[in-house]
Amino acid sequence: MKWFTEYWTDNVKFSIRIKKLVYTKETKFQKLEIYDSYEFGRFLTLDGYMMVNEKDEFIYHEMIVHVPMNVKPNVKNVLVIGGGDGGTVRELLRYNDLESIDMVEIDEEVVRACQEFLPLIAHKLNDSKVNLIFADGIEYVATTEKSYDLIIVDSTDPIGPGASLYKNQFYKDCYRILTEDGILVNQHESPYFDDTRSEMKKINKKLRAIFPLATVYQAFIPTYPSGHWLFGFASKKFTPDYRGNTDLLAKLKLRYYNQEVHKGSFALPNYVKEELR
Ligand code: AG3
Repeated sequence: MKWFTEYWTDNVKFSIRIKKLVYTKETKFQKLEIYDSYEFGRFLTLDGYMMVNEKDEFIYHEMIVHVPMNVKPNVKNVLVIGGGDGGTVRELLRYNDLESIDMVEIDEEVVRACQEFLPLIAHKLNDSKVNLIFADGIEYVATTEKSYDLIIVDSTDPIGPGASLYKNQFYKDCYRILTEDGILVNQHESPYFDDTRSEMKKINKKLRAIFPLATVYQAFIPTYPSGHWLFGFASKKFTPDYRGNTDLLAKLKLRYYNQEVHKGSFALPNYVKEELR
């Protein structure tokens, strides 16, 4: 029997029984692996950390996209930083009024591997509204002259190639290139274990120093450490209330996100509130 194991903490491991290793590549930036498993279908890991799998990716991608899209009406231009597997782009493209998505991914190999081996997730990456830019997100936000209604930071954890996507300067540049009522959302770690909790605190502190409003919202993602996962919501103007088009939302037939989930996801457990105070 073969197992993939992710080290969640020094004392906790998470294992998935696998059918086989489908693809592996040491890229310029990280170790990429794609496995096939009994429970979660195919999944992608980077440097040994679960990024996406066919079974629960809908939760993460629906929550990172539909929450901000239903807070701010009329989002036209979106910047995605990271997101090489294409799940975020797939969810964004459900909104026909959206005009363009610039996706800045540092590692082209992630995109190519996902297009080949995880088409259910990556199949919209060649849509005509999507502009793929293979570059360092830090440099991109520091130098671009474009502005965006929404920035989604769909990155790895705050260690490895993703580390600088959690720095002050990056957030300042994001603030600068957002429109006057723009929103930034990012993957924000878990509040549960000590390591990710301290990261979570740091991220929120930095965002609060730059944006008038910065909070977190949560989702249940079984394959990320502890299963209790947070997203950051940082906004220049909009509070995180639902302002969506309910008819449109019904037509999208999503599997996780709905108006009640939107509201509930910002209701934080006391220990999380306490940590963020
Ligand atoms: N981004 C990775 C979230 C963090 C996972 N962490 C972990 N397994 N330790 C997911 C990218 C999906 N588009």
